[in-house]
Amino acid sequence: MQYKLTDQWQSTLIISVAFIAALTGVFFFMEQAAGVAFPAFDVMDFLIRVLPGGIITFGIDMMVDFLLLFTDGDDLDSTAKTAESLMAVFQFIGIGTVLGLGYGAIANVLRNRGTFLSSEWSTGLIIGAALGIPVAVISAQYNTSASASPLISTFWILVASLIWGLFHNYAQRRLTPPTPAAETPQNDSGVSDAAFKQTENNAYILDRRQFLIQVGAASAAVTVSGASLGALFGDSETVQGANVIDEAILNTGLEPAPGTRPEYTPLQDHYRIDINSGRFPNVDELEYRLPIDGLVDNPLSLSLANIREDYDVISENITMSCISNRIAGGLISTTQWTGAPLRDILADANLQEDGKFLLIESFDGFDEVVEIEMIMNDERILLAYEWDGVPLPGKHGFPLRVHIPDRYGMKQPKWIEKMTVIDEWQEGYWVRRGWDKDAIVKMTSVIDTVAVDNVYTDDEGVQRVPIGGIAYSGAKEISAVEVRINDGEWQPAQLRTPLSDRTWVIWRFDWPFEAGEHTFTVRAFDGEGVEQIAEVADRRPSGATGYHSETEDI
Ligand SMILES: Nc1nc2c(c(=O)[nH]1)N[C@H]1C(S)=C(S)[C@@H](COP(=O)(O)O)O[C@H]1N2
Ligand SMILES: [Mo]
Repeated sequence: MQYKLTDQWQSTLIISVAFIAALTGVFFFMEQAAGVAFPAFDVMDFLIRVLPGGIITFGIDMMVDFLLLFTDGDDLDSTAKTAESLMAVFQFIGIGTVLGLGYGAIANVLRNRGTFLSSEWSTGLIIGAALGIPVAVISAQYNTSASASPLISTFWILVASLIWGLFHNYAQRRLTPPTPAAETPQNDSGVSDAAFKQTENNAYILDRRQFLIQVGAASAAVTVSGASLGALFGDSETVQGANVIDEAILNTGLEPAPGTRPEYTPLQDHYRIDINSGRFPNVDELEYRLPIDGLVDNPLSLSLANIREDYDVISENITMSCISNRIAGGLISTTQWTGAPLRDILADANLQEDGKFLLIESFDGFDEVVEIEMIMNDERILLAYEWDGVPLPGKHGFPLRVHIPDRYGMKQPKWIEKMTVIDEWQEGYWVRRGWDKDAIVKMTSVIDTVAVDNVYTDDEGVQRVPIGGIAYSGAKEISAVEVRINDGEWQPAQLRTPLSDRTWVIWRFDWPFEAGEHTFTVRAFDGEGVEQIAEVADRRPSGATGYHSETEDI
């Protein structure tokens, strides 16, 4: 057995992956437990900015498609989030692995020169700095979700990276083959010199194998416990709504086809999209004040009680959709929003002439800019403090969030920290990342169910299969839904009276059953009779368009 260069590379690869995975696990744990930055996400944010447009999004989309092979498509919201997180983590592990391999190469050169063992500590710190410094700088610039101060995050990332570098150094030292120069033991074993060397080398190779297994196991343990403990810390909130929707309303009118989604989403099932990785700002209800200043004559600082008690209380059933919802995706839900008309609150601040825009900033680093004129002209724009009859859940924006009718979720800031009246428009968080600045909802219609198990015979003796789903057009209402079977004519579906003019509409079409394979397609028309866009467009930048189809072999 002779020690080969390829073994060296294999060992270095194993160590590099193991160590960066462990570091990532520790970073994640500390983010969840201590609120410091998780740099994998910040690096991804950074790469999204510097790489040619779409590369990362493309990667995320591929990852979503891959993950969807293992889940049923219903889970798309969590799938998309998982995909994004996985992308970020893989990327980070990739970067760390490349650095580790580079370090292995340097160690090799130094070894051949016989200088590695004498410069060990410093080379370990150098690779630590090579990872830590750029990552800390990127994180300081891009992280908005950490609750710890940026200084603490920077310090933590640097220290952790240096320790990671020292681990690399330690491992490389263990992997350094015994060189004749470094060998001191006397060959007094009675065997020939060559045989003695061979035994030494074998012992080394066995030891190396053992060592790699230990490193692999220890790193896997750190990675897994970091990830799972972190997850435990992160998402402990249970959401329980009051289910304020009137049962009588849900039980009258057109009966949805069996298998249609609930018209009123149970609060715990409402989709969720955050810019950070699952922690949400923790706001003290009694200490909280909403400052409204900037170009106003009467700056305000409102408590939650002020907002609840001093203004009209408006409750409205509202469907919200994320702009990154796919056709028939899960990032869309309906619940009841309660709050005060935002224009009444702004009016109390006495806006100045040149106050044209409202900058809304959130505790998690999110921000959005809304035209004042639009707010003043639309009493429906809410500063909401309740969902489904209970204070906004932590995940969904406690203590306050805004709702603007007919816009995608990216225009509905959660966890509002302050509002500033400004004179010039500026880009909000998602707009800076390439999404539509207006984000007006694109009409969509979805087949939830082709209820082949619920075939029934109607009065005329025709066997029918109930087909049904939703149609949604922001605040533009739905006037008609049509279904097409294969290449046939579009046929009108029945519509349920919606929960409001801002919710989705449940539709139903009772199809005269015919055996065989069929493709069902759905389209909708809004309140003005405008037809749903047939042309297929991706979600980015302005929201997905195109028809939804289901093919069934019946
Ligand atoms: N402060 C803040 N507001 C936010 C976001 C966020 O990450 N932070 N995400 C936005 C996006 S993209 C969507 S789709 C909705 C989702 O709201 P939900 O998670 O309560 O369903 O919130 C919006 N408001
Ligand atoms: Mo969104």
